Amino acid sequence: MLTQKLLSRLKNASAVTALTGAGISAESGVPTFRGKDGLWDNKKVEELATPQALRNNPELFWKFYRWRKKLINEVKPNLGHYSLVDFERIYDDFFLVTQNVDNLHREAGNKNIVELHGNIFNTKCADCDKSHTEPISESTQIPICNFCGGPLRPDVVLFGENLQEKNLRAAQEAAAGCEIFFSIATSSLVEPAASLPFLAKANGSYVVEINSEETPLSQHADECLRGATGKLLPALVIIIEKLQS
Ligand code: BV8
Ligand code: ZN
Repeated sequence: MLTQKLLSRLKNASAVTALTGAGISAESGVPTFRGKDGLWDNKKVEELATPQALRNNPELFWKFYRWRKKLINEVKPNLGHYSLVDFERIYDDFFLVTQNVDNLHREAGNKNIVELHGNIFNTKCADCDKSHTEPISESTQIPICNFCGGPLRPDVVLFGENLQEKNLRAAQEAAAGCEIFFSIATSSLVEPAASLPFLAKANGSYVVEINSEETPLSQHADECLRGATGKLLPALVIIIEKLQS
């Protein structure tokens, strides 16, 4: 049940920011990072999504990313993703900050978006940083840069790497400047993304968490909507459209 406070904001807001995490893609069939079916569970991923893994064991690193790209290539956006495209249509100043690297928000149609942790389908050279648009050859175990011969890598932010300054700044500005901040389907554990809802709150935004479970953010949010994004977000769009009709 939504409070009157949230209903009036949903009706009157124009600046709305949403932060999403792996949970919004779970209903498309993309495993999340933590939790029962999580990728992280076998700890392998936490060691693999690092620059050290790329340097010390590039074969395993690429085996892992090829497996994830193949898996993501076979799935489609779900109703949760499409609901955020509706948010962008409804609110004049809607901004989507995603931690996900699976490209599903872009595929669903969001334009006002920043991919804080990059996009698994973009590739760059680990040595000269040149981006590569050609398809990755499946023959060689480690694809090689055709400019400097260095190893290629997905253009994602690995653990221990800094985020692109311009992306982080855009996300922080959107958090600090919005009337409603939605934190959607993220465990709120990975920094600096996990600090965004606190920045929003410090600047007077109404912080709403949408998650099937409790997270470290829950006790600080102004409102928590417990449930699956594939159901909650479409229902929220219907409520907003009724409020604004
Ligand atoms: C940085 C791209 C400065 C790669 C990702 C020690 C050494 C080095 C660094 C650190 C350190 N200690 C802390 C750090 C900082 C580190 C960090 O935060 N670590 C955490 C784990 C403690 N951060 C970094 O390293 C960042 N860089 O800080 O640079 C620096 C430099 C050097 C040293 C220190 C600092 C870089 C972070 C980016 C890492 N890259 N991905 C790839 O994907 O291959 S992060 C990865 O986790 C994904 O991007 C993912 O999106 C992200 C966050 O996870 P979630 O999205 O929240 O997913 P999760 O599975 O955890 O949760 C899913 C949620 O959905 C759950 O709450 C669940 O209940 C919910 N859910 C599930 N289904 C549904 C649902 N809700 C609703 N409906 C459903 N159907
Ligand atoms: Zn190169």
